[in-house]
Amino acid sequence: TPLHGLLEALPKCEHHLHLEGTLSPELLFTLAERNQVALPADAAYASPAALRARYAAFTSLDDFLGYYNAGVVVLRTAADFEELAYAYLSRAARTANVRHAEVFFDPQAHTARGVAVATVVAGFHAAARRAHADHAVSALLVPCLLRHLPVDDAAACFDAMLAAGLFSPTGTGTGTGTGSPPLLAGLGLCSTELARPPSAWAGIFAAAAAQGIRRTAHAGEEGPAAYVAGALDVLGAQRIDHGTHAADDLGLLARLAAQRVLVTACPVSNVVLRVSPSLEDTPLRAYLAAGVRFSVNSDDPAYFGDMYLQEVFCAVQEAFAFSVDEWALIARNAIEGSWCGDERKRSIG
Ligand code: ES4
Ligand code: ZN
Repeated sequence: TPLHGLLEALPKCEHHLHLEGTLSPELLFTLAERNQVALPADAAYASPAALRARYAAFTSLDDFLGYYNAGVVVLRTAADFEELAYAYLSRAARTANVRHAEVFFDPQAHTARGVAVATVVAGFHAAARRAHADHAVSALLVPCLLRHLPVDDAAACFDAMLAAGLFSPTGTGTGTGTGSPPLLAGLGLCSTELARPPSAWAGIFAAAAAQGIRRTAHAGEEGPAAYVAGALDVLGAQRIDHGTHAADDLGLLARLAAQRVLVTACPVSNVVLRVSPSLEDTPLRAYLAAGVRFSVNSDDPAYFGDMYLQEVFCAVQEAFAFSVDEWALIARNAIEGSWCGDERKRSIG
């Protein structure tokens, strides 16, 4: 790839990475054995190689989510969560020069199986401290509420995290992963999107806003541009995850630009899950033209052909042939749109 060296050296921030989406088929089988968890009685789970082959054939977001949600059940102990997150953070730092990562996880996917949020967060926090010490990468955690479960379940999950004092008041996070808890940097919303308009989660997001908690939401992945507008209007989202279909509405792009909303684009994910026919069809050029700030992200790399951030950047460059100045702008916007403090931003680049 032309610019390969520059792309590798570029200091990066990743804002859209589900830690459960970094669970490789090999680690999935290892943890299933270690924790004595039964895998689905499905030919796809015959071996790690068979599972990999099935992952190469996703037909939609929901097809993918079935495997993603089946995989998480092997994660049980704080050590499991630490191993998962440390592997991601160290790889991101080493192979893509990721300096700062704001990573998602799905608390309800674990509490539903009797694993306490405190266990999950303790493992992730240990990984963040270790990765910061070993690789100078900072990490912030963002729990995502799950749209495929009842709203009441999400509300109970949010209330429990709030009561446990896990959220970091806006602006006080060091972003180094070295501080003691509280350490959740914001609230997110993910999982299936069609037929789940943002309005149902308005009450929870209003409660988060009242607590000074930052908000982001997956919107416009399979859902229409109206769901992106809804995430801004009804949820008060300060960031938009994916946002792909926002590009269907030029007025909405102008609004995203005017409000300086960061869109966390996941172009490879969009192609794998058939949101976009090809990388060239993802709206990155439309965002640049409209002045919409975006970061480039990997989403669920273990499920999407092991395309971690460096591989995603190279694939984007093959598709779009961005200039050095365009890459500098993309990298700058990613730093400025991060939720770490100004001091940390200055030390990134
Ligand atoms: C996700 Cl690609 C994607 N979309 C929505 N929710 C998700 N959770 C994990 N990956
Ligand atoms: Zn996502």
